Amino acid sequence: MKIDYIIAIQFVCIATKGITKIEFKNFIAQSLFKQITAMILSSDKTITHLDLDCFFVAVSRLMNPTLNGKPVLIGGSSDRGVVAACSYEARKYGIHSAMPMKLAKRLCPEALIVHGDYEMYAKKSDEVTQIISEKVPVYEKSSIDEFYLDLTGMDRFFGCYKWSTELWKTVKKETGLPSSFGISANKTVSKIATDFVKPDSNKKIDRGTEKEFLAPMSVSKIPMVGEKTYQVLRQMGVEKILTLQQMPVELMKDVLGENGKTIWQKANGIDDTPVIPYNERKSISSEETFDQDTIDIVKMKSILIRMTEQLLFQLRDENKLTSCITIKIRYSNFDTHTMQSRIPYTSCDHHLIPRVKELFDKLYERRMLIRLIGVRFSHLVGGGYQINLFEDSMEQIHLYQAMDKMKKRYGDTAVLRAAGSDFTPRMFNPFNGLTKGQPLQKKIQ
Ligand code: DCP
Ligand code: MG
Repeated sequence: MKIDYIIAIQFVCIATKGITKIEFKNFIAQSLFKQITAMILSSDKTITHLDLDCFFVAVSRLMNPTLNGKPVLIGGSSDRGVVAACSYEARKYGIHSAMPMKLAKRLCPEALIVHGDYEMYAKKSDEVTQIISEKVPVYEKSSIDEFYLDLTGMDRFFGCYKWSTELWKTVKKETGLPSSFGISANKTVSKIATDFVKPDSNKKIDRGTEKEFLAPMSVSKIPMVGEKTYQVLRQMGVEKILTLQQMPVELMKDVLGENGKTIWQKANGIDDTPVIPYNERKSISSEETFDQDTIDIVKMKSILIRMTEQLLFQLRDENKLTSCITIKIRYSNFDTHTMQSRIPYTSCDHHLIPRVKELFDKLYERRMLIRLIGVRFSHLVGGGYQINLFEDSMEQIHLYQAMDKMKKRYGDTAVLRAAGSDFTPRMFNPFNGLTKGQPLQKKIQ
C-alpha cells in the first residue's frame, strides 16, 4: 500500500469518524495482514511454455531456403522409413510425425523429402537454450525444442506477457527460428495454449479463464492423454474437455486410477507441477573396476556395450535423450583419462554403441593395463522420440518397444546384444544409485 494512500485514509478516518491514531494503527495492521494473506494465497505462478515451430524443418530451411513455403518431410527416403518431422504445408495433407513415409508420400506426392542433419538440430537447440538461460533464472528444457519458463514474481517490474513476447522475438531474430508461446498460471494450460496458437504466434490465458479456454477442445489436447486413454474416454462418451470438467473426479479415478484424477485436474485447468530447472550437468553413468587389470580390448568393449545398453534402457524408461557421451579409463597406475563427444539427441542403442566404441578406441591409445572403465551420458533432455535417425524403420521402432517391454518385465539384462552379454552384468540403477539384488561395486572377473 502506498504511503500517500495511507496518509489520505488516516486523514479521512480521523477527520470524519474521530478514530484515534492507535485505532488507526490497528486498522492498518489488520489491513496489511489481510493483504499479505491474500498475496500468499494467490501466490500463483506465471509459466510460459515456448516451443519451436516445425523445428527440424525450420532448421533445414535455414540451410536451404528453397524449402520455404513448400511441403517438406524430414526422414529417410526409403519406403520403410517414418516421418520424423513435417512442415505445416505438409500437415494440410493429413501428414504428421511418426507416420510411415510410404503413406506420407501417397498423401502428398509433391512433398520434398529431406534427409535431416541431427548435428545441426542439436546445435540450434543449444543456441536457443543459451538465449533462454541468459534471460530466465528458472527454466526447464523439456525436449529438444521446448521450454517452460517460471516467470513468477516478474510481473511487478515488467509484465510477464510483454517480457515473454520480447524473448520470443529475440529467439527468432538471433537464431532465425520461428516459435510459439503460451502463458498462463501453470504448465499444462500454457502448453495447450502454445499448441492451440501455433505456428509463429502466442496466447495469454488470464487467471480464472482456464476452464473456459479448455472447454471446447478435444480431450486429446490434454498432454497426458495418449491414444489408449483417448480411446477409453471415447468409449465413455467423452469427447470434449467440457464433459470431463462436468464429470465427478471420483468417476475418473474409478476408470483410470490416479491418472484419471490428474487428467480431471488438468481438464479443469489445475496443475501445480513445478518447472524443473534444466541442468546441463545432469547425467547418468556407470563404471566397472576389474579384479585384475586388463588389456583385453574385446572384453572391455563388451562391458562398455552392456553398460551402454543398460543406461540407455534407463534413459528411454525415464523419457530422456542424451547428446553427450563421455568415456573414462583408469590405467593400472591410476592415471585417469576421459574423452567426450557431442552427438545428436538420441536414446537408441544402435546409434550410441558405435560412438561409444569409437570414443574408446580413440581414448585407449597407450595399450597399458587398465583397472577401470566407465561411460557417462549427459546433456539430458526430456523426449521419448521413438524415431531418432532417418533411416529408422517401423520394424526398428517396434523392436525397441518389444525389447524395453521385456526389460521392464524381467529386468534390464533380460535382452542384451550378443557383444555385450559375455560378462556378468551389474544390476545398478544409475538414477537412484540402487542395485537390484547385487552389490553396487561388483567387480568384473
Ligand atoms: N521429433 C522426432 N520424433 C517424434 C516427434 C518429434 O524426431 N516422434 C522431432 C522432430 C521435430 C522436433 O522433434 O521437429 C520437435 O518436436 P515437436 O513435437 O515440437 O514438433 P515440431 O517442432 O516439428 O512441430 P510443432 O510446430 O508442432 O512444434
Ligand atoms: Mg516444436
